[in-house]
Amino acid sequence: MMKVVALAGGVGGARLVDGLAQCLPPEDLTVIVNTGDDFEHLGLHISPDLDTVCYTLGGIANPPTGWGRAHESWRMLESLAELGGPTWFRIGDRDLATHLERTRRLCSGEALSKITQEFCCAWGVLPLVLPASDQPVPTWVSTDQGEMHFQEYFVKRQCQPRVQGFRFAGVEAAEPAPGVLSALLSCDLVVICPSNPWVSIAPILAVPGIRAAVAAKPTLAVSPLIAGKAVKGPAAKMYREFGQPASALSVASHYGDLLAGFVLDRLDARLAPEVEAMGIRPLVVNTLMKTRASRRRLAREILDFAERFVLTGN
Ligand code: FO1
Repeated sequence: MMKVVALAGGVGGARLVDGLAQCLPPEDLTVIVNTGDDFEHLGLHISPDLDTVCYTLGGIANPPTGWGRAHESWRMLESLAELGGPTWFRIGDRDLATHLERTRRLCSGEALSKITQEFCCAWGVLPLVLPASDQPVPTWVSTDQGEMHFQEYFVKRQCQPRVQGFRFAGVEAAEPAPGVLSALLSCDLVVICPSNPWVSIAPILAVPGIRAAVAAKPTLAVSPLIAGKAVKGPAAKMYREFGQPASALSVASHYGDLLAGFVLDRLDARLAPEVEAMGIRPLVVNTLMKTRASRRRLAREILDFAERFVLTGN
């Protein structure tokens, strides 16, 4: 069996991770998760992408949104509104426990990676889920309305500002979390999930040591853009605002020389020859993941493709 490391950010990434977890024994899957979305809110440390991946793998994620927990209630938020507190970032009552307990443990000096392991045990998540780094690397977005933290851009302002650049504060001094480099060194394949290349995957690759470790392994990426649109989130808008076509080809070249394989949706089949001309092996399949079965199907197709081409180097 193949040992796989998946790089994942928000909802799209979590869905493919769920598919991979349905195809691989838990000991053969490690997920390295973006922490650039992490921020302090209501005095709590919130790690949205870690929670989205863990909730999804634990089967307790809220299906319609992909973030937060299923079967939620909103009593805290209602009471917070009565007090005039900030309710733009919607925290449900079950989800609140995660942020309270993570904050309590971080304040006691526990590392984010260790807290994540213990939460995974509590939620019955078997694959290894690791933050890219235990040090904070918050994503700051430069826009035509000034610089703001990613969550203000993404949630509070609904991605309206025009992006001009990103900064992962402190990333130069950050280290890969314990287990990240050893997972990359011992894996057979790296899968870059269909997350936003700018703000979900780039912050992971920016942590010193991670990009080089990925570059040393057969790597494939799944396009988060289908027919010029993001399945979810601002990725297509970001490419346009940087003057690039909102195309799967922009994603393939975004990852530069990291890729041996690239997964395109059928609607972008005509782009396969151009991907091949970049020296990257294309796979054209239905990449939409509306159900758990479709997540498993896509993951199976990707792993079969990797075994046929990416791992054999032809
Ligand atoms: N995304 C939203 O668009 N609106 C929200 O109110 C919101 C709340 C929220 C609470 C907990 C959590 O873990 C994630 C949450 N997200 C929300 C998603 C979050 O903004 C993520 O960063 C995105 O999914 C992008 O990765």
